[in-house]
Amino acid sequence: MHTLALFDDEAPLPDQPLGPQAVVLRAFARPQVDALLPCIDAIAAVSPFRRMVTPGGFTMSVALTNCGALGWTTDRRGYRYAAVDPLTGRPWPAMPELLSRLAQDAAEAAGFVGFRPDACLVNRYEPGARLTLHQDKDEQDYGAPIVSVSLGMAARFLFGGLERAQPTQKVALQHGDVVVWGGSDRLRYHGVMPLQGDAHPLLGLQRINLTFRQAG
Ligand code: MD3
Ligand code: FE
Repeated sequence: MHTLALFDDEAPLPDQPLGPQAVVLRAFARPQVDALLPCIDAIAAVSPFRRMVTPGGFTMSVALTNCGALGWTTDRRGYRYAAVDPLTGRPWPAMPELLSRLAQDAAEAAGFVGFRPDACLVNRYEPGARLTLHQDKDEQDYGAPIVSVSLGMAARFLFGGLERAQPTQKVALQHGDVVVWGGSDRLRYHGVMPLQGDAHPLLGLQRINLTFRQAG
């Protein structure tokens, strides 16, 4: 368990295991949140949020951008990581030290030492936006964990098995929660239910998710 308490008079929040090597670190990113939001604005000022088209020809409901050496993209030709933002024709903005540090610290708190993310996908959900059940299979090496930071409105996250048809657990992810997945849980199916609910005090009617990966 990590020992962050939201207030001095509150007990620390227990970590919540989702699988043998997947864990929710409740509120782990809270101390950094005020510093994270300007980082996200700076990233979006260079590489704006945009909705991309899948190989199947659908426009995603989630808008995205990236920072780091590699960024995740999709178009009619497929899903891939690329060093250049297809919208600007320029490299993705560098990954701010604060983000990289946070991802490394979270991985370590979950038992994964030596995590060095080279890609940070920034997903933006507005009400109704969702991510259908999928596996993350576009990375070179499935040995590295994935770290995900949730900000803004709460999401209902779906965590399934290694096959699409297996049952899913629903987990509520709140502002500041961090999830780390690796090892035997790395290729689990997962998704996000359509965003709904009230506006968040800091972020309004949106949820932002940062997903850190060793992609290259
Ligand atoms: C479970 N994004 O962009 S990462 C994605 O809330 C994506 O936007 C989520 O899934 C979001 O691909 C947060 C969640 C995640 C990532 C990797 C996993 C869950 C995982 C690997 C195995 C199991
Ligand atoms: Fe995913």
